[in-house]
Amino acid sequence: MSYMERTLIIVKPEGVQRGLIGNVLARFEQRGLTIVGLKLIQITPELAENHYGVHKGKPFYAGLVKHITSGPVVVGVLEGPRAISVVRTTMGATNASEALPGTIRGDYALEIGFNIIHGSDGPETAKQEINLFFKPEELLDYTLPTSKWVYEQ
Ligand code: IDP
Ligand code: MG
Repeated sequence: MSYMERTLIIVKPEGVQRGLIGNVLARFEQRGLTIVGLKLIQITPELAENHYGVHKGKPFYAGLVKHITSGPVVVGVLEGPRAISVVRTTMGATNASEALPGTIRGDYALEIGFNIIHGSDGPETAKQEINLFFKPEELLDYTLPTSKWVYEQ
């Protein structure tokens, strides 16, 4: 684990349809993470299979691919100290019915298949997923003026 990390998030189709893009992004901005990449896209079946390839063969796989390709999503890259694990804990448990209040899933969702947000689960997947969704030139290097009051290093 390095101190400064980048990780991929996806506001899933149900998050976009429910008008929660701003709420979800606000959680991460308020936490102090920096948005270094952001776009609204519709995921193709090919991209979905690439992204969720690790789940191929599981009973929920076909439904997962169908759902993630069903409408627009917002994909973003967040940067900050320990961003990968910070994003995961800010998201809450995969099964939203078990997610703690205060987490994104615990505040906005009730079901595992409609759990609003994806976040990379480790350094290797973060790297792969960022490369899958973003070209290098779509990621911007900049420093928020507030970061000196949020980041210790
Ligand atoms: P994660 O999104 O918390 O990393 P994963 O295990 O990577 O969870 O699963 C990817 C997504 O697949 C979940 O966010 C959820 O929407 C869906 N999913 C996972 N397990 C199940 C299941 O058992 N039934 C239905 N959908 C599932
Ligand atoms: Mg996962």
